[in-house]
Amino acid sequence: MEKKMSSLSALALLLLWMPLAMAKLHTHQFVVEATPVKRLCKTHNTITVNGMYPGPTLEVNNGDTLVVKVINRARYNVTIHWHGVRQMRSAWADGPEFVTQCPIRAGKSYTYRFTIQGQEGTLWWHAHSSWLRATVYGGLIIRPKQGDAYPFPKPHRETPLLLGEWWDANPIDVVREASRSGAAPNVSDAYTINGQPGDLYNCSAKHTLIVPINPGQTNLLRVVNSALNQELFFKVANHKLTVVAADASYVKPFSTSVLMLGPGQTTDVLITANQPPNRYHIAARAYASAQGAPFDNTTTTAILQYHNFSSPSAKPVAALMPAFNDTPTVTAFTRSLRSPRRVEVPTKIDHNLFFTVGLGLNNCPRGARARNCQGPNGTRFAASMNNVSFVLPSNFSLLQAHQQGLRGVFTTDFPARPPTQFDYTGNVSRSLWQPMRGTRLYKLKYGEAVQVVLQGTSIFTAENHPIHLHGYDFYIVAEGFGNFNPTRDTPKFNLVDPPMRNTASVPVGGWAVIRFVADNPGVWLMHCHLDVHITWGLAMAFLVDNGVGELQTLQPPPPDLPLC
Ligand SMILES: *[C@@H]1O[C@H](CO)[C@@H](O)[C@H](O)[C@H]1NC(C)=O
Ligand SMILES: *[C@@H]1O[C@H](CO)[C@@H](O)[C@H](O)[C@H]1NC(C)=O
Ligand SMILES: *[C@@H]1O[C@H](CO)[C@@H](O)[C@H](O)[C@H]1NC(C)=O
Ligand SMILES: *[C@@H]1O[C@H](CO)[C@@H](O)[C@H](O)[C@H]1NC(C)=O
Ligand SMILES: *[C@@H]1O[C@H](CO)[C@@H](O)[C@H](O)[C@H]1NC(C)=O
Ligand SMILES: *[C@@H]1O[C@H](CO)[C@@H](O)[C@H](O)[C@H]1NC(C)=O
Ligand SMILES: *[C@@H]1O[C@H](CO)[C@@H](O)[C@H](O)[C@H]1NC(C)=O
Ligand SMILES: *[C@@H]1O[C@H](CO)[C@@H](O)[C@H](O)[C@H]1NC(C)=O
Ligand SMILES: *[C@@H]1O[C@H](CO)[C@@H](O)[C@H](O)[C@H]1NC(C)=O
Ligand SMILES: [Cu+2]
Repeated sequence: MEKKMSSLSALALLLLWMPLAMAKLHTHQFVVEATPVKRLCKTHNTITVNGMYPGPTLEVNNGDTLVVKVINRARYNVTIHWHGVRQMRSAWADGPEFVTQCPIRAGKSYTYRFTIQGQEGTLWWHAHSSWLRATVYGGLIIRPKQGDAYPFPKPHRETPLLLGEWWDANPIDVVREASRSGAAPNVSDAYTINGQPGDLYNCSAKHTLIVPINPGQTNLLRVVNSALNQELFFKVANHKLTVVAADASYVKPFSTSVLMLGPGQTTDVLITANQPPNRYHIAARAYASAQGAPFDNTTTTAILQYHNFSSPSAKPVAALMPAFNDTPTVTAFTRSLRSPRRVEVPTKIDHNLFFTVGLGLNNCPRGARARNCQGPNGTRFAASMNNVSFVLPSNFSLLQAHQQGLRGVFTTDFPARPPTQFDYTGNVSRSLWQPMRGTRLYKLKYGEAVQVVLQGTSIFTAENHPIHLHGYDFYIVAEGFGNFNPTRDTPKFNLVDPPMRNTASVPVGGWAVIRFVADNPGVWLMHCHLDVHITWGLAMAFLVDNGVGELQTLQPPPPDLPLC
């Protein structure tokens, strides 16, 4: 009897100890530095991490801890954001500049420390300072805990595919020029897959990624939209894709021939080599929902190459892409995303919020120089949520100001609903187009349940906005077109198996409804992931208070936290 007891408690001890023993610590060093990179026939001194474009893709298991020392040897301020990582109690490691930290100045360093908790699939990391993320980004692959399996047959091979955007200019010059002029920034010159534009561009035959596959086998493609300003369609010629995860949450598998990803979003798909052995284009090009706005209409390609394919000289089989404005295809895709099974969606809502998201125009003050007023009809472009165009502080980060109780850096009066009600998606009176500036946060108590209706506006132009929330995953319980109507639309909410994401594509001229529980203390930015729109102010932040006890309290700031 005694022997049995002790072996039982030994087993219990072992079980307690095992998960700790299996979680790993990954330490990395990221040196941010200028590196010559040649694309589209020209060499640029490009800002990279460790001389790589794109930067390194990190591979971890759920439960692991990352310690990444970022050394800034570039001539710009920089920060790194771990896109989609929940950062439970570790908001200091989230990364958006002037939100959770001041920038790492040239010559300085900062070490990001955080643990992956309960997330599996594909995320990514990117610079969160000016437009540096154009070239400073990489993948973050999170596999199940060691010993756990995928909820789908183990693929033979896994390939991360990071879709990017390339300017034949310094991207920082592009955004600086736009900030000065008030006009829309120049569009990019190419899209890329893992940094390669592909064989449809000049001088790029060598810059084409080959993705090998063996006949009959099934591979996992981890697709990330790392582009700056463009939502993208993604296809593989003649092949069906089975979607198994999005934004590092599994989904109910479904088959499709086309994906749409907004910047920030990820989609994991299985692909089976069931076609004649050949070379097939993997292609991405714009989903451009804003009417009349200029966009980069080029197509990036990689090549899915079967082992032993028959005719090496023949051109790859082309992918037939949807039309640039094919919104019905986007709607069909986003509405196919479901959680794998019934999930616990918050139903007792403490904060029922309604946020308009969209563009605007600032009239130029009298006496302003014409060169600073090159937006439509002598204005400057703006963007806002609930008519507040978000302004970052410059003397303290929001999180630091919150933690130290400093006044004068921000206010907590972000409006719960638009200050004026109007026909959001109709012909909006010109008198409503100019937003006000502000650093206004919305305060939540620990554990409160939040619903946000994200309502697109047609001010200047309607557009599909990829809205990203830091520090949280949320359920997308509904989306639709036109103005959200609570009486008509609330009964249609999916409270059974809605998808969980960190970035919601708010339909062009429409709305999306998200729900989450404020269980992570800190200051969390919510913004459009089209960088041109965040540059114009399409952002706000939630301030989430501490709860009770250490496990509901923000950790103390790390000693090397950069100050302003
Ligand atoms: C933007 O495009 C215009 C017109 O092609 C060009 O003159 C200008 O130099 C570009 N700006 C940057 C920063 O590349
Ligand atoms: C590619 O090169 C050709 C010939 O030099 C030129 O006419 C064309 O404009 C170039 N295309 C792009 C996209 O640069
Ligand atoms: C490729 O062809 C060779 C020779 O015909 C054969 O031995 C091999 O199994 C083939 N490989 C695949 C993956 O089909
Ligand atoms: C892209 O735009 C250019 C100029 O605006 C146009 O000449 C070209 O036909 C367009 N290409 C596609 C594929 O639509
Ligand atoms: C600019 O002015 C023209 C002429 O007055 C007008 O037709 C157009 O709608 C205006 N555009 C904007 C964006 O205000
Ligand atoms: C920070 O800057 C803002 C805006 O310039 C100013 O109002 C505020 O007083 C400053 N806060 C502190 C604590 O210095
Ligand atoms: C929008 O309203 C303005 C004035 O309120 C009117 O001049 C304009 O013609 C309308 N545009 C459309 C497309 O209905
Ligand atoms: C936004 O605020 C400005 C300044 O108060 C006002 O002129 C404008 O009409 C407002 N627009 C909306 C959509 O509320
Ligand atoms: C870099 O960040 C500091 C605050 O930490 C700021 O004062 C400075 O203006 C920034 N430099 C540039 C070039 O943005
Ligand atoms: Cu946007």
